Amino acid sequence: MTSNIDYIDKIPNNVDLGRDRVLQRALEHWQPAYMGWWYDMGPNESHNYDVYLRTAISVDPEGWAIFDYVKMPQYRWGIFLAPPTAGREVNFGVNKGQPAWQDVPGEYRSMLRRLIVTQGDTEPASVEQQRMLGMCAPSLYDLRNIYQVNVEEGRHLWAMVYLLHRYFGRDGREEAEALLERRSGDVDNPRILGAFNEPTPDWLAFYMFTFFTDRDGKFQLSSLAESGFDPLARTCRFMLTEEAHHMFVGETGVGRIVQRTAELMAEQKVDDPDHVRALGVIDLQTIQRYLNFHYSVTLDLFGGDISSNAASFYTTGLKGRYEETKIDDDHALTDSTYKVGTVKDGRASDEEIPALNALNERLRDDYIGEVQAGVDRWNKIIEKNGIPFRLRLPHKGFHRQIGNFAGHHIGPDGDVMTAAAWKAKRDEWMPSAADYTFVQAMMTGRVVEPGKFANWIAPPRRGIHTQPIDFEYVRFN
Ligand code: BYC
Repeated sequence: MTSNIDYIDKIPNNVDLGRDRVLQRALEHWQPAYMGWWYDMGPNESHNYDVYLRTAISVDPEGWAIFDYVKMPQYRWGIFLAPPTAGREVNFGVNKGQPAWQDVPGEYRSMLRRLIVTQGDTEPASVEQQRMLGMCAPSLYDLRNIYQVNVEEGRHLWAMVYLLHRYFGRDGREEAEALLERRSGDVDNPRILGAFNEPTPDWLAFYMFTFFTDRDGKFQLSSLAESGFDPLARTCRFMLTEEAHHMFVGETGVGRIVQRTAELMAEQKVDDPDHVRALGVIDLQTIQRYLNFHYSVTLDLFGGDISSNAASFYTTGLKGRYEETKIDDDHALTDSTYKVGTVKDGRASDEEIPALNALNERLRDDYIGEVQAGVDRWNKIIEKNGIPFRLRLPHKGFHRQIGNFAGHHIGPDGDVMTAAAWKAKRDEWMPSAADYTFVQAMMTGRVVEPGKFANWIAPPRRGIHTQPIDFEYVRFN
């Protein structure tokens, strides 16, 4: 009895875990497997470091987290749901107006499980993708940030595993095990979605990933936070609190790389990419190619432009639109249409389709709006340094593997091309093997002196929480 209570203390939660013995046993069984996964696939060689981390301790928006040194394997991964909203209803689809479900509606069980598994699968995948990057961190500040992102992705996995265990019985437990068995990039047992099987080989890729791909996380979690299945909605609402920092890491990370490059270009009066590289920084053209890659693989994560799955998720009330309850319409979408991109007569164009089938595209468009604003902020940094170059988002159809544009060869300006013509331009548009070699050569070894930064990145404007930039964010022991 006592040891059980101790054990529960090890899983911080606000779901009354101690009162549900079956769930408690299921999570007790899963937890060592999770720790095994963390030791194998979590950040390389990091287990004994003391890291200045944020840990969630409450769901109160005021003071929900504490900051302190933690050894990552001792991070208090827990289960947090945002507080319930009294009288909450299903807010869209055919079940609109019913009380929000506190249990899984039988007829939607497999659809809901699939959504939760797909969401859950991305969390450990990203940790696997990033596991070697600590070895070449540009500063202690950045090293701490990647570790923060990693432990929180671990917690987000816990969040989905809680739902699987609590609401899906035996098959939920099997899915939870499988989440620890798939591996990013593994040919035999890969992660579910494309972008989560791509390598994240260097810090520019990491920052692009946290800017672009974590933001898909934001938009998907926001849609799931609208779910009529209340436990999923509440889980996602709290996950979004943590997600904001990941996108901050991405936006400021790319921004600091851009800033360092632009500053040196202005100071040394160079603009030829080879000359810029000779200064030991990443040329803006290479940054653009990374942007093209990460943007396009992330657009694919939103799924097909025309999706009957998305229509079913919506109609049933399981997955809403971004900020569903703030939208002023019938929340049924049976009579409206929406424009999706397509290729017609050899040209990229739009077609109107029933709005219900276009929900992936609509969410993708919401996402693109936010991404564009971030790119504009990076361009301000370049402009401030008097450099005429501007970063830009390629056409929506560029380098797509999923949806209407898949199978076509579309350039960054939206030109539909032959495969051969596209291939001839590929290395102008996407990072080449030589680009990766160049970037990685710059990132050998990590910078461990507090307050020092690698040459290719500008320091941040301020430190973490209330600490100075030269704080010892990681102690290696
Ligand atoms: N790669 O009907 P369709 C995050 C599959 S990121 C491979 O268009 P649907 C995070 C699809 O599964 C957010 N396969 O798809 C970020 C389907 O397969 P089946 C993750 C793909 O279902 C950074 C078939 O193609 N959360 O949190 O409408 C770090 C037909 O597709 C892909 C979610 O995604 C792809 N890119 O939409 C850490 C939310 N796209 O059934 C974390 C949950 C599609 O024919 N998931 N397919 O075998 C969903 O809402 C939907 O599953 C999707 C796909 C939006 C992903």
